[in-house]
Amino acid sequence: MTSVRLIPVQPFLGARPGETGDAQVVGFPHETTASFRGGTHFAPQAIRHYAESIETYSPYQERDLEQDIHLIDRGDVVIEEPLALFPDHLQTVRAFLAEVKARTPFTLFLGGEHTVTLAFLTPEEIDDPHFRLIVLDAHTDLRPTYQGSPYSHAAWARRALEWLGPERLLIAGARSGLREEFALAHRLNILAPTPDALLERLQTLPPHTRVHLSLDIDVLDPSLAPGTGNPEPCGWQVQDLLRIFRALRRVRVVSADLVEYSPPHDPSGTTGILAAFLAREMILAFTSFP
Ligand SMILES: [Mn+2]
Repeated sequence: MTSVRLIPVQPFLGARPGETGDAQVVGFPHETTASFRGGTHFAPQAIRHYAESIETYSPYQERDLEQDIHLIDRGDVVIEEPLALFPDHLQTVRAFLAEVKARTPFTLFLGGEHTVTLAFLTPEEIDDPHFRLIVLDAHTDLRPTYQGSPYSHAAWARRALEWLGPERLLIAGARSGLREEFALAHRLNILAPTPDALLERLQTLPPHTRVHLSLDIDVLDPSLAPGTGNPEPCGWQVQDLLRIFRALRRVRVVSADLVEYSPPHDPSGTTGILAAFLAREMILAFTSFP
């Protein structure tokens, strides 16, 4: 029997004690299928550590994590059982995280390898015709399976596609994958290669749309975010993400994740600081203000 629980950690920047609030941070340091180089399971704690180097105030949004919202940090998700995220574990973790998500209007999850995103989609969201999964990622991750696993970091988006259908999934920034993956993505019209293409697609979403935003840090150019498992040239700029966050404020982003940051491949710590910065900007952008 799989058992899942939260363990307390050093809280994220500006988080205050409490069981409920306007927004919450939840770490999921899960990593089992890294293919090239790993280290993402260190990310949630490292991001909290590097967040100490940035301010709670965002001059981009004129909002403050500490003064303007009640942010809580629920700690890290721990699975007691065998590590592989096979369907049985996945259902248990998803049910657990659905309850966690219900605590606050917005949740930011810190991964972990990209497979964890599947655990952040609640059964209710899968059934909701107004729900959208928007993925920012250098990689298509649409393989049917990878290295024998249907729940690999390189195959997880194919599972999401099966769960949601092409109308409710959008993959933005993808510039690496198999010919077959791109052919599939083009045929289903689920690809937004550039920030402008994504902004255009976002304009078409009805305002009551509920969104989970999945941010793989490798969507950014490797010159900006080298500390990740599979860096891919010709990536997006940080300013592109700030524009996307702003545009997403016209719909309801109920949760987001930041995945694939790998502290062991970040000796300077700058990718970690960038991850903390993006976490702050997402919390401030997607938490509704009184
Ligand atoms: Mn990726």
